[in-house]
Parts: sequence; C-alpha cells; structure tokens
Amino acid sequence: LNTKDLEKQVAAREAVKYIRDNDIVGLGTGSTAYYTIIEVAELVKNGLKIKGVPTSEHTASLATSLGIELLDMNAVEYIDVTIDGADEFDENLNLIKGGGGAHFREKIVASLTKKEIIIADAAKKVDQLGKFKVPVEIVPLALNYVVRAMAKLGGQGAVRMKDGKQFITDNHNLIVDADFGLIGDPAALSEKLNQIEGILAHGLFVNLAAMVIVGQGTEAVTYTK
Ligand code: DER
Repeated sequence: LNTKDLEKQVAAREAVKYIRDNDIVGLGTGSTAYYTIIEVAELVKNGLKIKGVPTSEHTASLATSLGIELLDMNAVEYIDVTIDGADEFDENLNLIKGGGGAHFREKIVASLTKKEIIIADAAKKVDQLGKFKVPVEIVPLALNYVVRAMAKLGGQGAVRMKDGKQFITDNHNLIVDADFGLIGDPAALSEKLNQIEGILAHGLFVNLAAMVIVGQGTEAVTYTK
C-alpha cells in the first residue's frame, strides 16, 4: 500500500473500535470507506454481530460479497455509528463530500446516525472548505434552473462527466460540481443551496460529523469539536 492508502487503513482501523455488538453500522462510500468495509467484514467473520446500512450500490455489493448483512435505510429508525470518507474537512468538522457521487444517500445515513465518524488521509484537512468543488445532486429536469440559481450565489457549476457521458447517480440523477471558491461560511451556503428547488442534496455536510479520524503516517489522529 502507498502512504496515502496506509493512512486510510490506519484511520479505518481506529474508527471500527467504536463499533459495538448488535450495532447498526452505516457503511460509507469511496476509497477510504473501502478500508472500513474490509475491517468490518473481518470483525463479522470473528463473531461481531452487526447489520450494515450501505450508502451506495457499490458499497452494498462489496459488503454483501464480504458477508456483511445489510438493512435498507427505510428499515431503521436510527443508525448507531457510521464510518464514511470526505473530500475535505475543516476545524469545525464541516465537510465537503460527494467526490464519489454518493452524497445523497450518505447524507440521509448521516442524518439517521448517532455517531458519524469521518475517516481521511491527512491531505483532506483544510483551513477553509472550497478548494474541492461542491458536488450537487440535481434532478435532471431542473438542471439549467439550478445551474443558473447557483451562479447567482457565485457558484460556477459543470455537469460531472464519466467516460464521456453525463455521470448518473444511484438515484438516476445528475451531479454538478460547483466552484464557489473558498467558502467563508459553509453553514450559510448550505442553507442557501437547500432553498434551491431541484437540488436533491449538496456535498456540504455541516454539523453532521461527530469526529474525524485522520491517518498521519502510522498514527491515527482524532479531531472532535
Ligand atoms: O463521495 C463521497 O462522499 C466519498 O466519501 C468521498 O468524499 C471520499 O472519497 P475517498 O475516500 O475516495 O477520497
């Protein structure tokens, strides 16, 4: 594993220490959350009794292939602990997520979760959010309206492409990655984006993370508010 992957694994191994027997565990999406799923599968093999709630079809199939029993998010009233990645996090544990295109389901799972644990390699820590563009999941018929509305807020949005075609999410929607520049007040921008009809979910996760665990070399560093 290269340094960054080792840091992801270090963070994942620290995060799974918060999982208890009979927990309902939110399973994140992305290359960092991947290491969590591997660790959880190992614990399940050794007798840990948990049920997982996946944040994407990709995570669902990976978890199932590794023997983790899954629940649909409609089957639970709360989730005990979720372990997920992020594209950026700041000192207030506000996040930008959605780099993997899964942030709508991730945000629902995070909203259901008692203890939302974010894991990351050291490069994800920033002073101010915004170097990473804000992913916004949009219902296709509202695309042009939403792009214009975000432009009025100072966000230049471009539809995410994959293999030369518009990227389609698990929920059959589009993603626009919007460049707002450095974001001085993530909570305020989040509120404004929440007002735009046609946005299913945006990647600013404000006041959702309980802690962020960062792999720094071989050490796990835990940030709390
Ligand atoms: O799409 C997502 O929200 C992912 O969690 C993403 O933000 C982090 O992906 P990575 O762990 O592959 O960098």
